[in-house]
Amino acid sequence: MPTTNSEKKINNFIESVKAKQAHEDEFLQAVEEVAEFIIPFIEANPKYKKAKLLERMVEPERAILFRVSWLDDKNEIQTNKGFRVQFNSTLGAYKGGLRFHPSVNLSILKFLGFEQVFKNALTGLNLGGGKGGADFDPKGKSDAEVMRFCQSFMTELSKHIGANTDIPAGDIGVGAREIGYMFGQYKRLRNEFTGTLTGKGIEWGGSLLRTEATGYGLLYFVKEMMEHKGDSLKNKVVVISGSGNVAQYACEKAIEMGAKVVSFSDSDGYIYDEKGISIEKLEFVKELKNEKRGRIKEYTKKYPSTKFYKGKRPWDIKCDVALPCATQNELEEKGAKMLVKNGCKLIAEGANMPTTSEAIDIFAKNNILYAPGKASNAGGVATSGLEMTQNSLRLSWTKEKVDEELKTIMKKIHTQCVEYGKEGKKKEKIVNYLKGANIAGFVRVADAMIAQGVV
Ligand code: NDP
Ligand code: 2IT
Repeated sequence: MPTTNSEKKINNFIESVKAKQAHEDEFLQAVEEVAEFIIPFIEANPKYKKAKLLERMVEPERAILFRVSWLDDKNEIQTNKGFRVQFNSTLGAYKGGLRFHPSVNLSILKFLGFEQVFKNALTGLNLGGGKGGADFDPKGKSDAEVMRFCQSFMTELSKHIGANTDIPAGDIGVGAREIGYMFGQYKRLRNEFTGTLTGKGIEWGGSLLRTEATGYGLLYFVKEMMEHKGDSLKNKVVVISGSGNVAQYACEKAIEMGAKVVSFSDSDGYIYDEKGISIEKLEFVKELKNEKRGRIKEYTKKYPSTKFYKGKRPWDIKCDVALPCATQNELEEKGAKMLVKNGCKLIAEGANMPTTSEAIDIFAKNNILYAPGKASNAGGVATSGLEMTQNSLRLSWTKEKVDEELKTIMKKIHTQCVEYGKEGKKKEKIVNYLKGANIAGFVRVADAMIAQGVV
């Protein structure tokens, strides 16, 4: 039962959001996580109260649902659901990825779009927030099927996006191949070569380091967290979930920083490599996942001294740092308890909302540093922002220049989290990153919304 005035207000707010979309569990989870910190902040800062900002922010500016019909290799007609949620354009054109996964629905895309608004604000760039995708499963499809799906999807999506309107990118199930097919179709339909998608190939408008950016950015953020408490990643044991884009480049940068990465996973289970994943072994994973589109368990065939745990998540491995990089709600209460018991000291999210609220509470109670994805995985969208800048300039920056910008952005996000999230007596050392990220992101969007009037 809520007791304080703030708790009552939070409760009433959540109930009012729930009343309008009771079945959107993931979206409600994301809203609750924000409201818990923003409502007390609004109560303490009356200028935000009058403007009814949170009430406006939980409503997407626009959500588009569309049919995507396409022909499979047997010439059978297939139909999927396509979506684009244009959440908030206060700070810039809508920006956010496209997810192709059978679980995609409006609730998942609204949670991702809502999170994206705060994340994009934290980057300091002029980016609004949005997300889209389809309940299409690229697994087991031929390249030709994926191409026909992408072309059909883009035929409708192209009516709603543009370099100054809405700029999609990749996410789960959408990588270089899918962005290529969608860019080709967009260009053909609009007869224009613009930066309407990010994550493009380097030869046709992409930015160096965009592929690596989310994973690298995550490690730059972890480095800041470590240094803030007077420690470093050297010789730390790191557990990573997922084995896709974010997981692979998180692993690469962690190795480069002197850590020992011992796991990868996919929806079938996880692999444990006690000796540590080397750059050479990582190259095998990249080829396995990106070229052959294989399963992570094949790692144990190539490296027989390692083990595959079917149907399990890697949170029972003893580690210093855990980086969930697969999907939402993959780190639950049980996993959190195991991590705490085994002495894990830091969790930073590469995925979006991988930690359940019960698991977050466990980390908070045990003083474990926990960085939410909207702060720690913002390097991907930030580098998308840098790709947009390069496209507008019609120039390509060097790897070194992009890397420098990415490092600076991640450092600034960390500084904002510390500024708004410091807690306890030794204020400068104890940081509630969730609180800091939520408030810092909110303040930037809120001030701009007030300036732009009731729209
Ligand atoms: P990929 O498609 O490249 O990889 C996804 C990985 O997560 C795969 O290993 C996949 O395994 C696993 N996975 C997906 N769904 C599930 C599930 N339901 N249960 C268990 N494992 C699952 O995606 P990304 O690496 O790009 O994205 C990973 C996470 O990072 C997502 O949460 C995404 O929103 C987030 N993110 C991505 C950014 C980017 O730039 N790409 C930027 C910021 C955040 P399997 O093959 O079995 O499906
Ligand atoms: O969740 C995310 O931030 C992404 N999938 C990247 C979005 C982007 O526009 O680069």
